[in-house]
Amino acid sequence: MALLTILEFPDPRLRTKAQPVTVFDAALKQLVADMFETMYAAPGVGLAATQVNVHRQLLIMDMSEDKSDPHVLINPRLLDQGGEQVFQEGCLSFPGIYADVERALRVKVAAQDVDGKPFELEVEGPLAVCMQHEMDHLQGKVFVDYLSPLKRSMLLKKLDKKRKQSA
Ligand code: GNR
Ligand code: NI
Repeated sequence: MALLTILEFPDPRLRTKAQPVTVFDAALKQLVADMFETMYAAPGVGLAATQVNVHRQLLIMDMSEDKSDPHVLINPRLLDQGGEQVFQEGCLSFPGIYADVERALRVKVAAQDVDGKPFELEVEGPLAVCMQHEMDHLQGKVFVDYLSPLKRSMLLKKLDKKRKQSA
């Protein structure tokens, strides 16, 4: 097991589009284990491979209080979505800043598990927010991209200020 380094904005590598996973081997299972360790330690409720500088279509999530609801989605594809919700989002690549984002209320995706076996998953509410947030990372998109230019520049200034304080 190993803790991985999480890329932070404005690292240009966060803009990389992930490639499909084609090999379902022991190294992939190790990466998934390391991503869970990294996400739980952060702590966070989701993590996309992009954030740990692995540009493959792989994301994990666990919104439970007690690490009891882990999800691994490999090569996820959106099948259907509906409704809308506004949720206050944060991101491990933007430590300490939060903003309301509007997204679909429910999403249905097709994906593969760590063995390459296909499955479908339909979620709604906060878990659907997390899923959309992570799927965006795999496309090089981040939550502040949804904000108005003014709101975005205010938040990025705040991020800068926090960084200077902790430096
Ligand atoms: O830990 C996280 N919390 C969170 C809160 C609201 C909406 C989305 C998220 S995902 C985030 C972890 C992260 O950055 N995943 O990419
Ligand atoms: Ni994120």
